[in-house]
Amino acid sequence: MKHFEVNFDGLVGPTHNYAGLSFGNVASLSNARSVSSPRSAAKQGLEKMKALHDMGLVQGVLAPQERPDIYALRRIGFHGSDAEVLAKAAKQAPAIFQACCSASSMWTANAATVSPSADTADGRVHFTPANLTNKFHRSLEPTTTGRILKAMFNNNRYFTHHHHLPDNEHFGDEGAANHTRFCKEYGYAGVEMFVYGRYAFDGSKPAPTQYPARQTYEASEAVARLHGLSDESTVFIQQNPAVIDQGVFHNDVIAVGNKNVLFYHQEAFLHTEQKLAELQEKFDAPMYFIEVPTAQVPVAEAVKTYLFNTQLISLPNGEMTIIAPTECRDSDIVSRYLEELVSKNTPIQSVQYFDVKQSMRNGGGPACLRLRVALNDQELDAVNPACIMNDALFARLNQWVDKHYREELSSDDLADPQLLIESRSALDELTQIMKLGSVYPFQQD
Ligand code: SUG
Repeated sequence: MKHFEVNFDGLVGPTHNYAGLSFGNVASLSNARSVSSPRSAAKQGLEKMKALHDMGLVQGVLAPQERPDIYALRRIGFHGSDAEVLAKAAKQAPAIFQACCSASSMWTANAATVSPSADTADGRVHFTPANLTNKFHRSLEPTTTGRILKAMFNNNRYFTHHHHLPDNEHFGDEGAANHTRFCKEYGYAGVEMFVYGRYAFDGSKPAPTQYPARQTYEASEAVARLHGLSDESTVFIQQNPAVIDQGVFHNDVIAVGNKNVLFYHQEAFLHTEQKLAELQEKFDAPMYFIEVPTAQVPVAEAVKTYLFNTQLISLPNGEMTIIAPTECRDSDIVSRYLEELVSKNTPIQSVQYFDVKQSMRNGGGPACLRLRVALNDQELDAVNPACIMNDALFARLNQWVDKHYREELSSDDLADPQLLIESRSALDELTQIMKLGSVYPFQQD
């Protein structure tokens, strides 16, 4: 049996914009109200997907969500025709309105937590959509995410879909951005590492003081329970509250892992030594820990360049490469570090840079844009094939973007009723291209 790690990248939606919605995410706040380019954003994402496909990896695509979210606006009391709802909300409650227009579902590392069949008690692949309760604009995502995942992994012999956790900050869950799986080979049972920012039911424990800790211990534990993971194959590690206060709003901004490698910043975790010893003990082969010292790369530089929001991928020839944003190449400190890293005798042997600037300006690097799903060949055969990247799908999606996406979008454009119409017709066509069925609310009216 063959095994793969498939990256399902989020296709950027037609309303991609910069609204400064994410307190605690430095890039989101500092680029608020700049003019975005939905078309370039979508194309940058597609280029990265195609490049990984061309490297011989299996690459998937995850569809965006319907925005503006007219249903959320109606739920909070705006009424009339769709155009009236948009006009009233934009005028009377501009901040809420902008939140309902965000294309944030593009960051599919926050779509769900996924446990491969080799790790779970029932031998199925388990999916739990993230509730994303900490940010209103993101809390609008999980129901549709669940529907899209069911349309992609639509076979209950292989796939189990859970409801997202209770919609409350006590169970704040940000999905795979705070979850890393280690394994010898993708098909072998692994160790799943859950990183949380605070305890929700114990106020005496350490927590950040400036910026929110989005993921709770209780949420991480609940996901592990739902997925049927054993104590012997899970490790729960608290993020260092001091780095959350420096803009590390998800663990994938300060650490990344693949197979037996953990690449992380010296300041990433609390009780690092003890926790990594636990990880090593539970993993029944030598782990490879690559710690980046503060003296070499300060936390602020890691946050600015997204050195850790990189994808560590294993190429078909076994070589491990790091997929980094061009911001890493443009920083003297980080590019020097990476050059040195790949010249040393570590499992990471090369670095490749990608321009995902449109996403980076909202705090989303290469790793935020992808959801990893480890699958064996039978499970891969059961995945909706129209969601798997190939030359034809790449060409088709580029044409689709050219047809439907605007070159530029400013916050004033969001209330344009035409944008809603364009966005819905784009998604209607996309559900046909990706054979998803009627996953969007406007298709169910
Ligand atoms: O949740 N930014 C996203 C970025 C998510 C990055 N994901 C990972 N690290 N895995 C967030 O903060 C900004 C939207 C705006 O400001 O317009 C935003 O939602």
